[in-house]
Amino acid sequence: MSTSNRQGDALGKFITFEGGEGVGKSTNIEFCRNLLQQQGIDVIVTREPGGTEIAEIIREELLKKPHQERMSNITELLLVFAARAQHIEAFIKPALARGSWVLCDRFTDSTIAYQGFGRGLEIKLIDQLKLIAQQGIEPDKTFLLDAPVDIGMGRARSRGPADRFEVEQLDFFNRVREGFLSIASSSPERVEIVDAGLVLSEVQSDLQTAINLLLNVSNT
Ligand code: Z5A
Repeated sequence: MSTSNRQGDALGKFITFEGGEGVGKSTNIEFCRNLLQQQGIDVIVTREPGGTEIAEIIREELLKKPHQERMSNITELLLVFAARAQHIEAFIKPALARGSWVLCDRFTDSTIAYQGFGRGLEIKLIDQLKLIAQQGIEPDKTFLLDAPVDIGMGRARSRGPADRFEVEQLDFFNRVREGFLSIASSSPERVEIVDAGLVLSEVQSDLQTAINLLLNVSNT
């Protein structure tokens, strides 16, 4: 069930931005925020894991490197969904109910890509947790910023020390990318692939076209 068809026109839209590290999610969310604000839309930007006080504490533990012990894959999965459940309940649902558009840096597609394709956990396990945590909330639209892994890594790594995910090997990130592309091919209406390997002006021109389309659709 998407936010737009849950309770009619009064609700905002839930838009997620997905992709590997360094592909330009944060940069382009800001770009989209400005575009939408120029149209008089009430927009809020948030991120996962995180977005609320409690979810940000969980984020710290998920990204922190190193703990004294290895975090198990199941622990990682449950923490991601614990943060998400809190984020949805305390932040996303109320914002959508007020009519705001919520732009979210990563959501459950990242869980399928990282914990499913990357760590090798079963997708049906992720689907079960999703049912519990999301309470029917699904993105209206997802922009998958896609670029070869080395391009994103090159952009991200110039920023500083690697976190617990960033220390993974190349084949992990290739599986993650494959995961995102597989989600896009199974949900072509929701997920739009944006070529994030292009120069920024071209990426943003593509996004502008997609946002205009979304605005036209939501005004009809
Ligand atoms: N994770 C998970 O495992 N499971 C889950 O369910 C969720 C998350 C939700 C947190 O990620 C980690 O959590 C993530 C997966 C895991 N780990 N990894 N890897 P995050 O979102 O906080 O961190 P990130 O993915 O590493 O994002 P990032 O490094 O902040 O990158 P970004 O937001 O996609 O990119 P950016 O900051 O906008 O751009 C990076 C640089 O590139 C910057 O200098 C830009 O100016 C530049 N840039 C951007 N676009 C371009 C173009 N087109 N050309 C040239 N330069 C560009």
